[in-house]
Amino acid sequence: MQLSKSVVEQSIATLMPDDVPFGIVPIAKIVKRPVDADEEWDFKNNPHYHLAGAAAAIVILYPYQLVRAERRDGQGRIASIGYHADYHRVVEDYLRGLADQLTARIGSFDYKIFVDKHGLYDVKMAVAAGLGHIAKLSMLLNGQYGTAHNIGYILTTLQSSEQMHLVADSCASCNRCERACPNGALKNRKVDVTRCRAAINQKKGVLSEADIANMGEWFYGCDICQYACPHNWHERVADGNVDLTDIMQLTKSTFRHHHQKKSYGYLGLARLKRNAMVILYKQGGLAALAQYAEVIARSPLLVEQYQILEGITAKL
Ligand code: B12
Ligand code: SF4
Ligand code: SF4
Repeated sequence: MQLSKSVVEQSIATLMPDDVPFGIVPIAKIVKRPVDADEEWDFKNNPHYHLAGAAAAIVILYPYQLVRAERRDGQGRIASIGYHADYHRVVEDYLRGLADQLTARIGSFDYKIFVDKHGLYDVKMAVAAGLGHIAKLSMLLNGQYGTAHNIGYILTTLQSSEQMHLVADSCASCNRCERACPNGALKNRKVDVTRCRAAINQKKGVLSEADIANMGEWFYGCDICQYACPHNWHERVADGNVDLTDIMQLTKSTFRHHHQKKSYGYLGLARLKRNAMVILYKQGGLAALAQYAEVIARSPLLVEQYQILEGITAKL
């Protein structure tokens, strides 16, 4: 069965929102499997590994609004993707609706939905779909939406004769994002994950002394390089801060009700408290943690993290 642009356009027109940019990738054009490719290569690069008979992908960009997250005492900053409803669920639901609409028009077909999954590189799929180019801040930059969008796709067995149209680079001599990154984590369009705040505040286990120094006051993710990009200079209205006392006092049930369904919910209660505790410490030293002694004592992760904070304090 053939997949055409017009049938995807008609299907998207029936959904909300109805102006989501999309592109079609003919899989045969993007997979050049090296003779010595191993399973890991296939997992990360080969759509056939994820769906037998994969022939095309419909890639979408799902825009979101960048929110304002500021440095404030007693608060942590949350990246825009953590402020909005969890994009994994939102984009996946959207793509499921799109697949249903396509099925209604062309009959049933095999498919698999991808949103920020381990495996194939979303940015690479979006580049191949002609939706933008990989920018100096290491994300996909789209002419209309800048970098503030999530990427999702339907990998399908439908055939496509669409041509690939790659988008030319638009960063040119600009390097605002590289200069804005407080930790110098951006180089050659890649992120140094040992320095990136968004990587540090999602790490498992305890944060080291270097992590703590590098993490700033970002509770989840980091949007600084996105703020700096002129393609993203739209108005930012909402307040993307979180109260750290609220986080330290969270019970399992309030976590489940208010936080688990956010995109940072996967971090779990202990890691969220770890982040809150480290930011409170950065703002007010060990004294800022005195009132949370009981909370800390209940969690092995927090006890271990507290010992690291004591070690740092002893060296001051
Ligand atoms: C691991 C990961 C991270 C890590 C590492 C990021 C990185 N750039 O390597 C950390 C935790 C730091 C991170 C942070 C963020 N992430 Co992230 N992350 C991912 C994830 C799960 C895998 C990326 C990966 O494997 N990187 C490791 C290696 C392979 O990276 P790399 O060598 O630099 O390769 C990158 C590019 O060079 C390109 N690439 C690789 N090979 C090739 C080949 C060709 C031909 C081309 C054209 C491109 C290309 O794709 C790679 C992925 O970005 C993807 C989802 C996915 N499955 O792709 C989301 C994803 C890249 N993240 C996303 C987002 C939104 C973010 C944050 C903005 C969240 C936040 N506010 O904190 C920040 C942005 C930080 C930044 N400046 O990039 C979005 C980006 C959307 C967009 N507009 O591009 C993605 C696509 C998730 C999604 N589906 O929406 N992320
Ligand atoms: S997300 Fe923050 S720390 Fe990471 S590269 Fe961008 S500005 Fe630097
Ligand atoms: S800030 Fe400049 S260099 Fe960085 S991604 Fe945006 S346009 Fe490219």
